[in-house]
Amino acid sequence: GLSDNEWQHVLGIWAKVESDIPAHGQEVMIRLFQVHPETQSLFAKFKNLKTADEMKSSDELKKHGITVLTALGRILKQKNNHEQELKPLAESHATKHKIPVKYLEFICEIIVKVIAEKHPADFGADSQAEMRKALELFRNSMASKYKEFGFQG
Ligand code: HE6
Repeated sequence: GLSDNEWQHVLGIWAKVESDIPAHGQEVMIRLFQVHPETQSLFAKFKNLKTADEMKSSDELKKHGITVLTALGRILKQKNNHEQELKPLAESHATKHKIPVKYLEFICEIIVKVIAEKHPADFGADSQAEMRKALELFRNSMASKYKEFGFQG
């Protein structure tokens, strides 16, 4: 797990993400689709978006970025007691969307990169390592919940 101090850092950084959730969310989704196109094909509503410009001008994509980062933020704020917030997300991603844990890894890594680009002065190597640890906890909990829902991930 993370120490109190580490959680405090992680949530401090998250507050910077929250200063502009739409821009961060949009960048994360576009980057995810560009670096890992196999993830884009899982979204019926985004399959038709081809270029980065098309992605940038999609209100739906922007909205989804907000949805994803807001959900993740709620989970991070629970620190290690995220069971209640995490369970419905694990259920939908296991049974409905069928999102492999590998793809969760992809998006977590992209989130770290996007924060690093947008907040270079506040998000050095140590902060990045703390954020990676927090996101790894999230993923591990998702993976174990996936199994409870019968999805091997
Ligand atoms: Fe997804 N997602 N997601 N997701 N998601 C979400 C929160 C998805 C995610 C990783 C979602 C995904 C495919 C997520 C999704 C719908 C992820 C919420 C709150 C909702 C919703 O309520 O609509 C992470 C880390 C978080 C917090 C892929 C690929 C990845 C990597 C859909 C296809 C799909 C959908 O609605 O169809």
